[in-house]
Amino acid sequence: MNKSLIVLALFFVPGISTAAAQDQVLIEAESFDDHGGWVLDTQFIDNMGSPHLLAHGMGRPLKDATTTIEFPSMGTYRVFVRTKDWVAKWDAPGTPGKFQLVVNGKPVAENFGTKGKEWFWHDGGTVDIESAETTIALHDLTGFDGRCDAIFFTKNETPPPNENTILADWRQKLLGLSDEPTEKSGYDLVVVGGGYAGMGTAISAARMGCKVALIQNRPVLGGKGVERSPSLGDGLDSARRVSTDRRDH
Ligand SMILES: [Ca+2]
Repeated sequence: MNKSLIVLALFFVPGISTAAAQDQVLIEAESFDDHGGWVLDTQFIDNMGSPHLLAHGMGRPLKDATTTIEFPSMGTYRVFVRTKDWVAKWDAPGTPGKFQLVVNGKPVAENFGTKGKEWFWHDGGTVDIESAETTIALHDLTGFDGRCDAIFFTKNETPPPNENTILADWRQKLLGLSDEPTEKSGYDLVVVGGGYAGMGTAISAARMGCKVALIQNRPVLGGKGVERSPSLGDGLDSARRVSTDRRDH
């Protein structure tokens, strides 16, 4: 039997890297070909709508995240980057999460992670696209938790929707994702629930050689261990909350 453990999450995670409609291209940061030194963060899908890439370098700028995309047509595009200035909510000085968007080796004039107390589509101005195949990079400038959700190129001046209830449908449409669930099969064991018991069961079975699917309805594993309720997981819960508060997505 195949030794593997697959976690199936019931929340929306785009599986297609790039969606091209007429004169517009949406790229989810998490679907870049190479994340470089950036890390995938899925903890905050519930409140910001999607996974994002995080430049957690402890003060040292990280290696670029890079990808290659196909544009539907040449010409001048306006680019929007969904990001935020993560210290703005405290009116703190400086912009520690600053990064650049590099298109075909050339940074766009605007720096990102420099505005906005909440996630929003930061207008990066215009870029000229002269070849269908184009390389895109996220260039970290600080190593202090810059974050990027998605990048949108459009020949229209209108920014994408930002409200989660609208944005989810908009993402799904542009990414070409179906409303119908994807069927999976061929597992020796299916575990429903990613709490301590579910994780232990799934890991043990996988170690014994089963092909296991672990189904979880939340962006993080841990069950009561990551909830604010009295349980054996309170210690882990506290640690997670401290970690979350310090990072403040
Ligand atoms: Ca995203």
